[in-house]
Amino acid sequence: MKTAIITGITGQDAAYLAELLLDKNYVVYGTYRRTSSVNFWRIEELGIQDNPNLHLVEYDLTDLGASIRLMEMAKPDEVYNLAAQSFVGVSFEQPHTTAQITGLGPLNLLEAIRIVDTNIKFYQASTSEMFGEVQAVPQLETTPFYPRSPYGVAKLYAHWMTINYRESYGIFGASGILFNHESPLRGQEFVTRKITDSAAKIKLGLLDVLELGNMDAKRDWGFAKDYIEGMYLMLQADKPDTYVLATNRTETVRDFVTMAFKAAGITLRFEGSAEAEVGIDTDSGKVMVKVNPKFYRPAEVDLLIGNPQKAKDDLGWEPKTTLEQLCSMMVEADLRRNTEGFSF
Ligand code: NDP
Ligand code: GDR
Repeated sequence: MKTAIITGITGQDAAYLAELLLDKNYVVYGTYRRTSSVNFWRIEELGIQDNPNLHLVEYDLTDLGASIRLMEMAKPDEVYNLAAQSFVGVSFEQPHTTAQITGLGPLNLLEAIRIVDTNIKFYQASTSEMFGEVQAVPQLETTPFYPRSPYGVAKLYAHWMTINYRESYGIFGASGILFNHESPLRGQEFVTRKITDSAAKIKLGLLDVLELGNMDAKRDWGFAKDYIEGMYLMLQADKPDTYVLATNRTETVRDFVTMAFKAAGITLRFEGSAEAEVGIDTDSGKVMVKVNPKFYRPAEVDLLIGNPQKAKDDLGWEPKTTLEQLCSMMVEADLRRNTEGFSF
């Protein structure tokens, strides 16, 4: 029986990864941080919260001593570091906090592994946000980095520290450069879930208008559950390495809005441009989507599209879910939740 630590168990990816590892008969230590109202809705929705092999541990990534004690207590074979201040927009308002958690936090885990047991395998949740300003299309492991947010900069530090600990101390440190991945468990502050939840609410008469920022941004969106498999495979490989996980398809935010409203039974047409752009219901003529510049970012990542060929060749990893399937799955879940009065 293997043992794994997953940091950030209250988040999207950790919930799916815990489900996968429990299915594989792992003992899982899932960490959450102390807040006045901890919320386990994701692991509850997956029905794994009472699994006897899942242990929930209070832990904060910014605490080195706690990181060392966590390793000593759990004696893991594998550590998946999924915890982060992960919202790009917030990172502009809280750059210091983001640096402490998202940048230096992973260093605490690497140091703890270096001190406690260098045989522990480590997965770092790196990101396509490290590519930032477009240097090449599509982006792959050798594409130069040019982060465009405090979040991207912090993640780049953690990415290089993972490689540095791999090269300096022989630690099995894998870095997964994952492009955007979404699911019905996605947080509502991220654009896809904001859109699917709002489309559901508008369809049910619970909301009038969805307000968005930059609808021209292009993203390579995949299904989180597919990407979790890739994380697992990276730690089962013969040697630690860096891998891009992506779908190799990119769409604008506007395209995703159109797709989500269609899945909710509403056909939209867009009029106007920039701050004056609106999405209109072709049946009723009502404005259902409009731009609000308050959601613009000080610096934007315009185009992300990844090439996952290396992960396919080395790990046999491939995304299985199309964007249309993903979008429908999210809209269906949000229609159901809003009908039942679910609010997360
Ligand atoms: P979420 O935002 O859903 O989850 C982040 C988790 O980190 C939450 O459980 C959060 O806890 C926890 N956390 C935040 N701060 C701390 C801290 N100081 N100490 C301990 N835990 C903390 O992220 P996702 O599941 O979407 O992403 C998982 C990881 O992958 C993140 O590192 C993200 O940056 C990265 N990533 C995500 C991508 C995506 O498209 N989803 C793409 C590429 C990388 P709390 O609930 O208390 O806030
Ligand atoms: P991203 O995801 O920044 O790519 O980071 P997000 O969904 O927040 O934004 C995607 C794009 O949509 C544009 N946008 C809006 N975004 C939000 N959140 N809200 C809006 O109202 C809105 N309107 C337009 C954004 O400007 C952006 O261009 C996600 C996170 O999961 C990171 O942790 C992860 O590393 C990357 O994906 C890969």
